[in-house]
Amino acid sequence: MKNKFKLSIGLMVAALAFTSCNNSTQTSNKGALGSSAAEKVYVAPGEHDSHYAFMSGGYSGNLTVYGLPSGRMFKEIPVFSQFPTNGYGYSEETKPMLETSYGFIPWDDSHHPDISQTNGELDGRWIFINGNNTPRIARISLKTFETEEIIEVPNSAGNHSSSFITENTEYVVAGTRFSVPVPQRDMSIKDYKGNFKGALTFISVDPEHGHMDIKFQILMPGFNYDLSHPGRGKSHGWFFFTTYNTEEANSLLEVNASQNDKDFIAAINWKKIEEYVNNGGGTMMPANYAHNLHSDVTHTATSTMKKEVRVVNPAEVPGAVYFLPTPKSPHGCDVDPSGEYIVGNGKLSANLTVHSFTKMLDAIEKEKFDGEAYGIPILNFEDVLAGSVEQPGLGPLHTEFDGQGNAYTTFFISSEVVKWKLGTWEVLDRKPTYYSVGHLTIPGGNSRKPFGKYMFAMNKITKDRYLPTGPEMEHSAQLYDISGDKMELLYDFPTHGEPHYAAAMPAEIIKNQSEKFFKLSENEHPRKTLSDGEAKVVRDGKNVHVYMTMIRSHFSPDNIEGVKVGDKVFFHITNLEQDFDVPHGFAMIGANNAELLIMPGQTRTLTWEPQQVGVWPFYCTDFCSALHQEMQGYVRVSPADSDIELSW
Ligand code: K7E
Ligand code: RUQ
Ligand code: CUA
Repeated sequence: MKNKFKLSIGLMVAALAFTSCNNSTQTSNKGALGSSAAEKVYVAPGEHDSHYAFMSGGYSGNLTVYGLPSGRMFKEIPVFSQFPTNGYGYSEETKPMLETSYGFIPWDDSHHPDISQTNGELDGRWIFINGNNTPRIARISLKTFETEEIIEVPNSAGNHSSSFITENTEYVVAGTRFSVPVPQRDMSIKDYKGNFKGALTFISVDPEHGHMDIKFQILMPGFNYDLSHPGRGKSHGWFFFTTYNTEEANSLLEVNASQNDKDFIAAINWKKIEEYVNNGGGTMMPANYAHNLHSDVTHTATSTMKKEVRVVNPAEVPGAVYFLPTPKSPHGCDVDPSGEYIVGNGKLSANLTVHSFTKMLDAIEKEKFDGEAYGIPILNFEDVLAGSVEQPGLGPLHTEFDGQGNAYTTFFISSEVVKWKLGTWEVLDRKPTYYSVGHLTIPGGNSRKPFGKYMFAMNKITKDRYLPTGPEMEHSAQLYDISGDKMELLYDFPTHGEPHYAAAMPAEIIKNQSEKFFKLSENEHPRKTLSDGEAKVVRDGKNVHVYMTMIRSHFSPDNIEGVKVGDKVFFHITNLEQDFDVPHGFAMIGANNAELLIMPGQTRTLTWEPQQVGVWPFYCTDFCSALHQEMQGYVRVSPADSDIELSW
């Protein structure tokens, strides 16, 4: 076994290194599909798609919403970015969402969306997504499709093995890619080994409102924790993480030359640790991290800085943490719908290794260990091996399941999706992807109840698939019909940013809960204005508060005088409409970089610090009625020493 792994490594390292310019192994199929493919993706005008797909935006920091099978993009939901399209991250109400212990950070790298679950099935209440760079987890409402909450993850760096949900959404789990000194301190990088720690973070989710709270962090040895998935069904209560750099080298150049032939899957019995913590176990340690919450009543976000976090050392809870050896440099860590099979995707391995949960429990019970690392028992590779798919492709990354006993694995280097059978490990089908696929998604494909029917691959390289758009191309997704024995490529469609993972589900689950507008009668915004008659302008020192309303097709007030250079003007604007899809926009020359797009019943605030005397116009940015172009007004700005009184 060992030799087999070693043999393959040299070859594959070479393949890995050359992959981005070596797509010549893949000849592009163009226009080769029959009319049946066209019929399968055609959604007639006015008809709805059958599925939603939520794609991570990667370095856009956002989440995009698509329809399947059409591949039409419906919406981009801003999460970790400032988003001028609707003023998210610019308006006073949403700015606190982007606060962190590092300050206001309006960008991140989002990788893995995951939909909330009940009994292991997608329930469509919320979708969670990680921010990799400044470690954060966001919760987005699937009623309003807005980001409602962001929690920062302390003691973490490169929040990559995140954000995956346990079977009843008890926890959203985050794992650190980089191990770091915990707590952070000035020390030599050479002293990495044995001194850095990898935090795995269990964030509890309140079942009623979804509010997140860090319940505990497990301080693991200083490996890299790459990806993770919860156990489900029989393995509910466990969580699995792939690790790499188990050598704890401070430069991965050495590791790529490969010392160990195996890394580990860390198996965490979180129920055991939860019980320990519920009984007062663990240690509170100082840590600064932001918790940002958007109220759907006041439509206003607040940011709170937390000061401590509960940490647990695995040695404190014997029997809670084990290591399963898995082929070198695994990436994905995927658990099948039954909870029995844990697929580790050793990127440099010739075979795809599948571990058995039952065998793992058995070996643990018999205490059959093959040494330990930092007091954590290491199981024997053969003892926990369920089977392996022989030579399925090159560079395996991620696996999803169709609920019919089949698994689908992406291969980055050989640029294909391979369908194989759980239990017999035989390869059933393979289809090329254009080009170099990362993740793939089957609706519900990482839950206990996959919906099958469709699979889409998210490809890292686009090249000639679309009309050229200069050196920078959008990434590309490809939709396959997986209802038959063989996968059938149906369609290509571009994606935004770099979608790593995506979550998808039948539209029925959520389409009827989608909010149509906000009720004015429920608006508790402290600066709301509920009728034109209540509109006013109030001076408070150098701050001028404009309480404004908007309704087809005018602003109240629309002409304001008495503002002075050096003032800071707050436009608190309430959209009085009470109907579906009647937003109004607000744009003011030179105001805080963005406009506002205000939904019916909502109040939003934009600030403006006029620099020059003059008469400055504002207008509605959203074509809202035949008189949209008449929806406008002026602010007169006088010199700082002027004695003109406010009037409107
Ligand atoms: Cu494979 Cu961040 Cu999920 Cu991208 S990771 S592909
Ligand atoms: S106007 S409908 Cu600026 Cu031609 Cu938009
Ligand atoms: Cu309101 Cu255009």
